[in-house]
Amino acid sequence: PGSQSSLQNGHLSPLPSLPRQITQLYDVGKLIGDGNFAVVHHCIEKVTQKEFALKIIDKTKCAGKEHLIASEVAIMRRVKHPNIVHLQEEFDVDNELYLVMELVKGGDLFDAIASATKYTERDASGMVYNLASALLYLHCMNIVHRDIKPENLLVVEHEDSSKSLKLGDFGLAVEANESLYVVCGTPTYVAPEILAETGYGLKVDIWAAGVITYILLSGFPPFVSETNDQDELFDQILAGKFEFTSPFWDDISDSAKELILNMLQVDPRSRFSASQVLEHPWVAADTARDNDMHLTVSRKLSMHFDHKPKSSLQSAGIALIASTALDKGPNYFNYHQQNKSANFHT
Ligand code: 3AM
Repeated sequence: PGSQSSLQNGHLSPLPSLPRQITQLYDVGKLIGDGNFAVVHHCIEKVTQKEFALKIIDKTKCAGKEHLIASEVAIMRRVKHPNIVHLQEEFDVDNELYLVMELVKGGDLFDAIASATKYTERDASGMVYNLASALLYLHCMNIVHRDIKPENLLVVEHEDSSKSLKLGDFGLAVEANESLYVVCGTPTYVAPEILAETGYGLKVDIWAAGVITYILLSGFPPFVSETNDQDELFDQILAGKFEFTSPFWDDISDSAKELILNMLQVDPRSRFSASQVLEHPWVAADTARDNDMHLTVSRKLSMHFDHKPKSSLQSAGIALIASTALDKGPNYFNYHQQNKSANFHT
């Protein structure tokens, strides 16, 4: 393996030395993201000149978490859906695992809102439709993602300038054949039954999608501790205590609020399933409003999330996991096509 360099923002940065299996097939280029366990590089398949994202996971840095990497790859291999990042192929060489993935160029969900010129309830409804479509597909296969959050939702820009979402990063995904107990995820999006340690399943993804829906319409999360106290945050989540704060929610349709209330039910049995989300009028029919809320939502988003504690682990696409409690660190931690277009415009 030879040492190479890539140009990034005008600076040369060293490329990892790569095995011949990779360099024979792909030209590996600039770094897209990095962290403690993994880096993501841009790459081009030599024969087709098609672009891909190459995720390189350093297995030596994942001691004790090998089962999660194995689960991530096994699940990515099985899934094929328009709203999920596709795994092209993988190479397991010595201490590294190389995942050649579909390249998604539009940044994450928040980037798409920030860079939009207009942003309406209808756009948000399209995003929720894409997310719920991916979740319905996974849940039909009994796969729980466990780390649904905006950073894991990548934006595809289509030729007609419409956009759609793809769920990436399956670092915490597992099969939910029986109740799960491992406390993991990201505090803002974690479901009450995970914190209660009473056993959980697929519905934790709907809770996280409910939190995202709330954020998409307001720019701020439903559960926050003003004093940055994680215990206070978790108490609010356990009680399911949130409000549609005035004046920010005054102009949002009642239909959207009703959907969110159903997605943020503390009791998972009363919480909507992915198919109920897809069938809800705000998602399935045209009840979402068309008034522009770009300025208010993007301003709030930058206030609440610009300084998000994004650890290097998270930015490498590796979610943190703890076997006991979330409070040990800052961040412990059939394809259903409806009449509606799967894309949204921003
Ligand atoms: O560090 P940021 O958030 O800018 O969006 C992912 C993240 O970017 C990006 O790589 C970084 C580390 O995970 N990423 C992950 N998978 C990707 C893919 N398939 C991707 N970017 C494009 N296509």
